[in-house]
Amino acid sequence: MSGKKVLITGITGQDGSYLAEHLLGLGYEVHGLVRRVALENPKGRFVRLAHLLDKLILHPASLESYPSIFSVISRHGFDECYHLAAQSFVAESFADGFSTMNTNINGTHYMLAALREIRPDCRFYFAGSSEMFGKVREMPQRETTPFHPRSPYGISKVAGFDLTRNYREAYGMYCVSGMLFNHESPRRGFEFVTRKITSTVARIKLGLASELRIGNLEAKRDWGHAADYVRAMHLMLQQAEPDDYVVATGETHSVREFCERAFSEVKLNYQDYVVVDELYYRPAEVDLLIGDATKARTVLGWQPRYTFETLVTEMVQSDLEALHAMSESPSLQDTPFRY
Ligand code: NAP
Ligand code: G4F
Repeated sequence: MSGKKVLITGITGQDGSYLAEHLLGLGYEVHGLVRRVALENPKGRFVRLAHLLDKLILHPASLESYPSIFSVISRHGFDECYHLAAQSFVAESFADGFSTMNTNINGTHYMLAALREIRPDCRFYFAGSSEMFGKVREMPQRETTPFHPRSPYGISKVAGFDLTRNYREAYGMYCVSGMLFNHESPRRGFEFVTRKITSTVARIKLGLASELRIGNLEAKRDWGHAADYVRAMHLMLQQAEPDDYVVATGETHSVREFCERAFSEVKLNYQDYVVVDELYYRPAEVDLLIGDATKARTVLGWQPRYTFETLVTEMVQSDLEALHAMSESPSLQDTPFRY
């Protein structure tokens, strides 16, 4: 048992739930920073944590409020902090760049400043993203690849990366950034393309939907599994020296290939159901991402366990099972998936 105390921001999200599970398994005392609204609506907001709730210690705080973060950190002697909370949907960042910047940049700055003030020895992980590479300058992308973000979200993550590195260099704190490529799971939000595809495939298979309206089919992503990627986050905080790491599978697939694979999982042809809709195109696109995780593999000893195929299979099967379980519910017929 580690006996260490850890704080996770964004614990209600996809990665937060897998990381909490992983750290509980390692014997950590796991604390989560959550929004007040989450505590007021536990059924809705804690859906990914339902099986863990009795093992977690949750604190209401707002990423927009330095005093609320300061208060939580000052009451507990955290050994590690994983800062995952963010407005994480790229398309939304085009719609409301101001709130994305505010949450993602100031939220990260508040976390770092509060830790420096109260608990400078606490190790800090920042959730950086392959979106920082954006209009990619080399292939595959690695730790030394220059950034060229293509969205307010990507810009906010470059700022968070720079803040994290600056706290490391200026104040000698153990602060690292994971440069994580897309990672998915049955707990992925419905607005992201993979879960939009697998949830709609399940609905089509059960006769609850007749088409999948989607944007750019040619965009390519390096898709891994969130359960694999949270192990890398933890390993990054266990090293002798703080450093930044790319985490990726090294394989890239198009949105079209993801559709093809997900529909074939239920013996359907994607071409019969997919409708391209310009509504889902972005003002600026990241066309192709493929990561080189050699450093994470060699220094951290990290290895992914899932493949692209096992990831898609798990997501489709999980969405089918969930729909079967809910199939008696009349409200299911009206569930909108208009992301
Ligand atoms: P997610 O499922 O969207 O979860 C985001 C989390 O942030 C949720 O817990 C959410 O809380 C919280 N949050 C959002 N706005 C907040 C605010 N204003 N105040 C407090 N909390 C707020 O994201 P994820 O996929 O787990 O990703 C985790 C982190 O990794 C994010 O920073 C994301 O940008 C980054 N990242 C993700 C990927 C990926 O492919 N998944 C790749 C690279 C980097 P509520 O539940 O209350 O909304
Ligand atoms: O699933 P997406 O929305 O993920 P995106 O934009 O790559 O961002 C995710 O991964 C990042 C890591 O690189 C994270 F930092 C970020 O927080 C998030 O987790 O879109 C993937 C691709 C895009 O090229 C998008 O244009 O799919 C394309 N796409 C095509 N049709 C669509 C759709 N995306 C969405 N969400 N919905 C569509 O209908």
